[in-house]
Amino acid sequence: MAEERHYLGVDLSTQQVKAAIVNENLQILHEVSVIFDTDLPEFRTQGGAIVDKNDPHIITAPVIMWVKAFDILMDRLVMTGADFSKIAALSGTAQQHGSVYWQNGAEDSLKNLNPSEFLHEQLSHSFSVSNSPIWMDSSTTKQCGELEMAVGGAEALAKITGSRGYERFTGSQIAKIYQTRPETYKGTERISLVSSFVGSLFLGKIAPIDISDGSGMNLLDIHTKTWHQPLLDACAPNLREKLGEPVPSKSVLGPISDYFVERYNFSKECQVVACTGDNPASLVGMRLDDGWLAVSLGTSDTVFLWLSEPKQVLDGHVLCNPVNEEAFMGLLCFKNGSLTRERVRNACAEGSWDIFNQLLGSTPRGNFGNMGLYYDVQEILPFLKGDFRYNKTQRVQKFTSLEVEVRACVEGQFIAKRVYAEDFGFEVGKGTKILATGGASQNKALLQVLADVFDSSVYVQEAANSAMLGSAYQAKHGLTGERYHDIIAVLPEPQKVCDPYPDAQEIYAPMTERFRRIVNELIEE
Ligand code: 5FX
Repeated sequence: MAEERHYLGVDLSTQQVKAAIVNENLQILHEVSVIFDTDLPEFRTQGGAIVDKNDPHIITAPVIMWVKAFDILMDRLVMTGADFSKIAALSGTAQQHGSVYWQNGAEDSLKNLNPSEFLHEQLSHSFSVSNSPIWMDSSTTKQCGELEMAVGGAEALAKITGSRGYERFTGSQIAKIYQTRPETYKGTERISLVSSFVGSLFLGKIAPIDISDGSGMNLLDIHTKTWHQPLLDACAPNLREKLGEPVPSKSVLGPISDYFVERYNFSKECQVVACTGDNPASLVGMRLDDGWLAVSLGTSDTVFLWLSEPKQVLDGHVLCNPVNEEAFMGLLCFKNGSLTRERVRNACAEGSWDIFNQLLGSTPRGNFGNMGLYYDVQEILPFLKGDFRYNKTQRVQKFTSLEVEVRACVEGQFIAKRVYAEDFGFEVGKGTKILATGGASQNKALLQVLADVFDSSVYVQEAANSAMLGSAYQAKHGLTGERYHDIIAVLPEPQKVCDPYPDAQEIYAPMTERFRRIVNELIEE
C-alpha cells in the first residue's frame, strides 16, 4: 500500500452512477459519471427508469444496465489518471428501497470473476429478476396493507420499522414478487438492496445490507437493528436467508475482490466498507449533526434531521443513523418543490427569479394573514393535490395581488416543513441551525423566509453530490475507526447566510398552527 491514502465513493442513483476519489483531507482528486439514458441508450430508460406500458405504477430499472454502467465508470476513472493502488478503502451508496434478485449460483460467479472480461459479460445470467423494482414504483398497495395487518396496523408498523407501509419500501416489493412469480422467488439465491448490490460487485461476494438502508424496507426493527421475523414471514418464506443479517453502516466488510486487484491494480489491502442508501449517505456528506436540520431544495424537497431518539411519527421516516449506531435520522420527502415554485414564478413574475424575489421582498412576513398550499402533483406530506388559498378569515379562489401569491407559495412550503419537522421533535428557535442545500439554496430571498419560518439561522455549504461524497467519507470513517466529527473536521465550515428577524416566532408560530388546522380540514373533506 502506497503511503498516501485515498478513498473511493460510488453513488448509483436513479439517473446515473457517479464516483469520486478523495485524499486524506477529503479533497476531490477524480470525479466521473455515467448517465444511463445517454451512455447506455440500448436499455431505453427515461431518467434511468422504465415505466410499465400497462401499469404506470410499476417502475423498474434493468439490473444489467447498472452492471454495464459500472464497467464504464471504472474505465472512465482510469482515463482520468486515477491511481487505484492508493485507495485504502471504498464505500458506495445508491437510490434507496430498490431490490436486486441474485439467481441461484450467482455468488459463485461473483467469486470467480475473470479479470480480463467485463463484469456485465460475466454476470448477465446472475439475476433472477432482470428489471429491478426501484423507489419510484407504487404498485404494492395491497402488500403494504398486508404488512401493516401482520403487526396490528400502520402505527404498529411505524413503531417497529420507523415507517408505516410505503409502496416503494422493499418489503412489499419482495412480497409482490413472491406472490406473482413464486418460481422466480424460489430460484433467487439472495436479495440485495441497490446499495448492497454495489458493495457485492466490489467485494466479489454478496455484501450484507447495512442498518440505515435496511430501515427503508419496512422489515427491520430499528430499535434492535435486526429483522422483525413476523414481517419477514408476512412477506415470503425463507426471507432471512435470502437477505442475510444486517450490519452497522460503517462495518468493514473485507478486502476488495481479486477481479479489481488484477484488472485495475487496486491494492489487495483495499477494504470495502458497507454501502448505504443515498439519504443516509447525504447525511454524512452534508456533515449533519445534532442540532442541525438540513433542507434540500430540489425537484422534490427533502428534510433531514439528526434524531437522538427514535421519534414515532406516522408521516415521514425514521431511519437508523449511518454514523452513530445509538442515534437515528428523520427523513421527510415533499414531492412539490422547485417545479411548483417555478410554476408560481412563471405565473406571477414573468418567469424571472429577480422579479419573483422583488415581489417576495415587497410583502411583509406573515403576508397580511394570507396563506397558500400549492401541490401540482399528489403530495406525500400532506396527502393533497391542487391549490388552496386562504385570506385572513376564509378560503378564497384568488389572492388580491401577485406578490401575495408569491409569498404564500414560499411561506406555505416552508411552514409545511416546519410542521412535519416539529412532529419529529424539532424545536424551532432553540439554537438549532438550518443547512440549506440543492439548487434553490442559491436564492437568498428564499433562504430568508426559511430562516424566519424556522426562527433559526440558515447556513449553506458546497454540498453538490453529497451522497457520493458521503460514501467516500464513510470509507475513511469505517476503515480508520476515527470519530466522525474528527474526520469531517477538515472540511470547510458551512457559511451563515441569514438570521431570522426578531419577530419571526411571533408571526410564524400562529401560522404553523393555522396550517395544521387547514390541512386537517382539507384531509377530512
Ligand atoms: C427516499 O425514501 C426515497 O425514496 C428517495 O429519496 C430515493 O432514495 C431516491 F434515490
